[in-house]
Amino acid sequence: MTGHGSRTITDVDVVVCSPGRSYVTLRLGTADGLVGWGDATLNGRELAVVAYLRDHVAPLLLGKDSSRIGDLWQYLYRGPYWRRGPVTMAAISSVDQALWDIQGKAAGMPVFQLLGGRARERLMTYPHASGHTVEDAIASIAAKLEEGYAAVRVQASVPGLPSTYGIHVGDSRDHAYEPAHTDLPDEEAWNTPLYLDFVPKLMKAVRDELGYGFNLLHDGHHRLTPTEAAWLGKELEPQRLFWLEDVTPAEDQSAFSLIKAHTTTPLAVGEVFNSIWDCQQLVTNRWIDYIRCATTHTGGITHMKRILDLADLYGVRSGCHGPSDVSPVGMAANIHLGFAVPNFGVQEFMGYPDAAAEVFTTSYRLVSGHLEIDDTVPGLGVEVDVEAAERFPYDRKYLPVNRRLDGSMHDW
Ligand code: GCO
Ligand code: MG
Repeated sequence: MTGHGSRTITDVDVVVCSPGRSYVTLRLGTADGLVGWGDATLNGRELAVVAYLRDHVAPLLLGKDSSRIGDLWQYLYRGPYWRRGPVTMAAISSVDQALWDIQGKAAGMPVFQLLGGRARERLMTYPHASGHTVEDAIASIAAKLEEGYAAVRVQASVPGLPSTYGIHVGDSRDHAYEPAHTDLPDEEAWNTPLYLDFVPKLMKAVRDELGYGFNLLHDGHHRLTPTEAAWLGKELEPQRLFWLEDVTPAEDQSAFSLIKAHTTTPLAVGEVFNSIWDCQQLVTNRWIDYIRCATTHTGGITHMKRILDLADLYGVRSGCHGPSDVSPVGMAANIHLGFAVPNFGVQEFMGYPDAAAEVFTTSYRLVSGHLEIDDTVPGLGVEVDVEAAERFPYDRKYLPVNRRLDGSMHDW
């Protein structure tokens, strides 16, 4: 539908910057001067989405009515013949977020008001705690609890492996820590028996030392078979985890039927999903407890709302992916949904490099391990300083790859 009114989209820009981490941000402008921002960051493959947006989406948006959010979503999803996939869906996500941002600004309301209004006062978040030893990991959790967090994810170096993904170096508040992001991919080594031997000991030590008065999470990064995952889930039952994340790659959704049949440890998955179809069997068969999709990678607020509504029918709660490679714009989109939906579970909040605050300012803030939001700021509440972004030119980085000890590739 072509728009002729004040809400017509008149300009489309893509801002690419790397203030410590890389971000792709879509900017839509309307005839009446409103500006909407959307996050299109796809960690390690950023420029593929930039090309998709600049070459194939921008020409379609110019002249359209920005208030027709649902119809534009359908136009971009059904229109091009090729559906889904992370590049397409990150691009659609950014358009959708920017349109909700504009809709909120036009209405003079924060987006969560348009989604049904505030359902809670603050959002429980979880940060990452880690250590090279069990003692360091426990100290790292204790420091997070001291800051007020009610939930903490813990990872620790697996003894016998030269390195383990997700372990901070130096101060864990220094978000440059992920040594994992390098000019060419680091090669990490993986060994399942060592991991399976270690994780139950780690979790038991954590509970023995710190007790059961907080929510404890762990991320498996898709590295186990369904049978191994079922064993680990059973083994961890006495430690009463809040969730065990990404135990096995989830292209094969039915693999979770086996895991769920064997353990009462709650299961979370979905950070690499990009549509409701990736979640359908997992949710409707009650094979998972938390759905981890991020608004940035799963079609924006419009599509995430549908996923979370479906999930709610089956008692599945949200746990949106929130690493520092989802930009503050995408994080805001997760947060507005989190304030409005009935089935909010937890919001991951890994934090951002200091330099990112020079580019993005937000209306949400972290207070004692929980997220609060300013009711008075319309739209998504994130402003992007384009001149500041220019000070941080794009810097290509890769995540590590993962090989078994015999040299063959393993899952991420
Ligand atoms: C998480 C994730 C991250 C990812 C990262 C990759 O649970 O936050 O697993 O640690 O590794 O987002 O892009
Ligand atoms: Mg994860």
